[in-house]
Amino acid sequence: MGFRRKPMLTTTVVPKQAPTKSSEPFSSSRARSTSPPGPRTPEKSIRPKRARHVRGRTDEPTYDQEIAMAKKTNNAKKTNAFKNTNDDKTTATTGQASAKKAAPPPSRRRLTARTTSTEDQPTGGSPVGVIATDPTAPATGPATPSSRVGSPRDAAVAASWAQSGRAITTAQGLRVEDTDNSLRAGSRGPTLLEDHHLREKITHFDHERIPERVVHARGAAAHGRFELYDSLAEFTTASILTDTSATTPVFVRFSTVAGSRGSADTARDVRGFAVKFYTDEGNWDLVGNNMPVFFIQDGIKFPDFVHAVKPEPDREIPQAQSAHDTFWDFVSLQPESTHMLMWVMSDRAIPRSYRTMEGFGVHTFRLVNAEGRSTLVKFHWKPAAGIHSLVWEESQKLGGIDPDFHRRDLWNVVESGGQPQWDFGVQIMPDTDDQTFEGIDLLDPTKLVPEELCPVRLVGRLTLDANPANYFAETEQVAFHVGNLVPGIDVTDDPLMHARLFSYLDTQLTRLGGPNFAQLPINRPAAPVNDNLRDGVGQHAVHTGRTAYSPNTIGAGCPFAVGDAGYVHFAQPVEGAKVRRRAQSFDDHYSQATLFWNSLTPTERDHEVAAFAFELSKVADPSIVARMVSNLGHVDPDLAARVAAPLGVAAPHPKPAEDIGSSAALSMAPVASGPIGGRVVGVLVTAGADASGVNSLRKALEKAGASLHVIAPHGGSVRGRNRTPIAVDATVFNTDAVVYDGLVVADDVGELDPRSVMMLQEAFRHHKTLAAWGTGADTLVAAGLGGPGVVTGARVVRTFTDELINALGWHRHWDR
Ligand code: HDE
Repeated sequence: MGFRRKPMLTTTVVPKQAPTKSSEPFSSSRARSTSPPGPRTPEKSIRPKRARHVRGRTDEPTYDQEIAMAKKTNNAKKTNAFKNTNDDKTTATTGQASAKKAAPPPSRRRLTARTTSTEDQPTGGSPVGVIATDPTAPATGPATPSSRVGSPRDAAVAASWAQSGRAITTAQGLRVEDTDNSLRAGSRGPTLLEDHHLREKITHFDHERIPERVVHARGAAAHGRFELYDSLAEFTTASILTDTSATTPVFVRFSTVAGSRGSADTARDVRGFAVKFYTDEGNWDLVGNNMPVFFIQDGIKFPDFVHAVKPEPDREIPQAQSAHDTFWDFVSLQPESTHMLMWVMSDRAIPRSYRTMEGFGVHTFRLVNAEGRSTLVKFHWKPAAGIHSLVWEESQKLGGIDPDFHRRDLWNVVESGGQPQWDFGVQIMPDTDDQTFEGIDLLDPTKLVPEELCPVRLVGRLTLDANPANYFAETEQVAFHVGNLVPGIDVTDDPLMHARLFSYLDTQLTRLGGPNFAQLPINRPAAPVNDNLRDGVGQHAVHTGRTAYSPNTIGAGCPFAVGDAGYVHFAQPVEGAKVRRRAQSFDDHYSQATLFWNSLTPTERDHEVAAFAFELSKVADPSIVARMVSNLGHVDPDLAARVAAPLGVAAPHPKPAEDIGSSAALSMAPVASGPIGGRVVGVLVTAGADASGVNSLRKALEKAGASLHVIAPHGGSVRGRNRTPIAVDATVFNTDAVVYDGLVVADDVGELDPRSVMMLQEAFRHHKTLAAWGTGADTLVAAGLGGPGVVTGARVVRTFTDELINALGWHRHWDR
């Protein structure tokens, strides 16, 4: 069998010919493609015979025409390339400012476009040569309005080298002639392997996704700042907690736990509340949740817990939901989960916004002062916007209507300059031999310390002031780690925390592809780095010098360890037999669950009961339901009986936990009307509605930090009273009551269509504020909507808007 040479399509269609210096000063590739055509044989062999009969393609150019077109195109490109070269010279020598001046005048732009004949137009792409007008001009687009200047993060998150100039290039910086057409042997022939641009583009695309987080995959984040207003120097040396003059940049990521990256924001779940402080002593990560306790006491059970709550492995159902057999099977067998279940079945698990959530460090941490004295501490975040939630029906509907509800809310508020804020607080407790406080084991992460026993001292303020410039680079690639600590802040022996101290570093290796993830812009510390860590996948630093070890003399001893001036672990004495056992003090699984139940208002209790009943109604195995209801009997017999009734199971009669009173801070019910910043109010209008009233309403709401969306029967604008146009934000057929915090009916709307009336009724059913002025009030009356939280007035005047803002500040009106 003889060797058969395959036709070399790339070289035989247009044979290679070396350029001559005089005729081709630009590039060899261009020279090649302008060479005379070669033999036609291979072209014949690759062109399917029936091609000419394909519908719509009878105008297919002949081979000779193609070659002629290619020649023309390349001649045009040569002209443009020459222009580019000249422009480049100008901009390269005169810099950014003069780059703009160097842009060709309009006449030259036209010339450039004209040079490209219509035959030269690549199919479906931009005309060849258009970018030639000024490919080196700086800036790829306007700066994000919220981008900040001057903080240590700015350099890290700037697009910098990856987006300079205006011409599209390959990753190697090579300018690309055409990114819409792959290189083909003839315009209808096969694509050529030689197309390095196509291969680079597709290969990069193929690898765009990285493994999502095992938990907390769905998240949203923002940049911000932390300012301390009350020094804790008595307890710690950490500059972040002692220097009241400093402003420390932060990056905060909120997340759900169970769902995958594309899941809905409003699922019933715990929310992550992770804060990276870029301090002058290194990064400190406070990786907390919006609930102060956790499901398990020992980190070794975390994989079991997560496997139980995630979609069931045989059917990959359900997504982002705990309402299924495996979750309730596991937690009903783990009485230590009961306290956390009370939180997860409460309205805390369906927040209105990330901005209206509390945050907790969960574990007990340790502060160490200049004398080396240790105190125990729990960290808190208290939202300036108040603690508010959705109602369950809203949360379910939003999963379909706006799965990005929380992400959108955070983005919009930050983008509009809303600056969400939290106060940072500490509960400081003595570090005693048994590390308990008022009988509560501080190492048990299923326990909280009631604020009545140890008040939260507010010492600092977190402000979010800028959206990420790029979701993937920042929100996705940020890598938190409980072990990222600074001098003066240390860990305790909480067995949940210890597993975390291993897990976070480990998980980033897979997620971010290697050991150099700390070099990613969003993870880089603001403090100087000088380590002996070298090489590895994705090494961005170009280390110099001969020494990457310590001690050394060749590198003048640098970098050297600084002893006490560095991070010194607290010298906690350790002793004991090696056992797989928990302390007896971890055994009480119910008393704080009872405390939580005791602390809820009647409405909150109704929601708690409804949530347990809903979730357990989705469990197919009756023995799991019975076991869980029986566990609830240990929390409170009334709770258990109320959950049992709608499920149709018998109420248990176990001995309930000891009554340990209540704690006001565990309830979310507001005691006064609060701020309404970030709230979204909808106003229903039709043609002829009071346009000036809409304007006054908008002004009043915006002054209070809220926004007004005009909802009308159609898009564009409607003609209001006196033919004044009112711009429409949403139509009755593309929006829903669940996306608004309150609804208002404008004067002179006439008869509203049934959809609008249904929106009003739904908002009313969800206990939201309703309002109307003028004849709009008749619409509310006709729909039977009145009572607390329904505000009416003759016109949009101060008394009306004040009353409306006050009603919105209560968030819900449970008393109607
Ligand atoms: Fe996490 N957790 N966790 N966790 N956790 C992760 O780290 C883990 C726990 C928390 O926005 C993972 O980078 C173990 C408690 C937040 O990027 C992973 C245990 C609390 C975030 C991990 C816990 C948290 C994570 C997944 C039991 C509240 C999101 C991807 C010992 C105090 C951070 C990643 C972000 C993320 C492990 C329990 C909070 C796998 C082993 C308790 C807010 O490392």
